[in-house]
Amino acid sequence: MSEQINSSAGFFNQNGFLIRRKLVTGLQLDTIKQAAVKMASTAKPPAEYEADLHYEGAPQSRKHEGGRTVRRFLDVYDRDRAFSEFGTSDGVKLVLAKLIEQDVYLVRNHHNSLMTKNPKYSSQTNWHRDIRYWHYDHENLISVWLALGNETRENGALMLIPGSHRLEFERQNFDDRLFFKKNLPENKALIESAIVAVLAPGDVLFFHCRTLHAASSNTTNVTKHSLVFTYRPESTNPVDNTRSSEKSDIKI
Ligand SMILES: O=C(O)CCC(=O)C(=O)O
Repeated sequence: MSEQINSSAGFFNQNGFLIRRKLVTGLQLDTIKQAAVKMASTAKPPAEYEADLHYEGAPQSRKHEGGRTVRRFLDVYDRDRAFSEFGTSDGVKLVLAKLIEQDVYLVRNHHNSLMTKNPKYSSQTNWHRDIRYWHYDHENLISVWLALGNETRENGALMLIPGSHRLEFERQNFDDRLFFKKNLPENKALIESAIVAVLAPGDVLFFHCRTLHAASSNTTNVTKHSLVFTYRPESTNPVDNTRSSEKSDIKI
């Protein structure tokens, strides 16, 4: 795997992701980091626990050792201004304007989270497309992943398969939980082409909701924090009476 960096819409359309280095800096980055540390230390719900998902390496249940390890804090847009200000910031808007050439909405029903990858009890996230559990009339949403610390292969940085958002697969390429099967020969070849999104604090990864991605657990001794929001074009709408339509979206 090799790291690829490019910031053009052409690169995004071709590869299904792009990285903007140091999009967030200085006081804004410090304020977001402080808000993240505060949220992690008070550990208030709503949150998703590692134990709830039963991914590889996760504590067996909330009652087992490490069972109270938070995988992500949810609904963060409404929980701290530092987070909502990033989600609607000019830096994010300018990049999204190039990728989505119409009005853009921040989606509150998906991601909208502070990811916390704990060194001891974090799990491995297998290959998947985020759109698998979302309900929209078009599959063209984009997620924005802000690194608050260094993200490396060792602490579970995202890995992505370039160009996979453009590919069509059969149902049999995925398992029951809609993870891309690791051991199927045709899948393996694609997985070998994956890159690691190595990020420094303030770097932002933009990725398409159909891009196959995965992450390993954190093998360092420092928790990794990332702030993640998802956006949709105005002409892409959630299907009524689904999780994707529960909360109203925010025009940015
Ligand atoms: O950080 C991880 O383990 C992966 C997160 C991810 O892929 C997701 O939330 O969709």
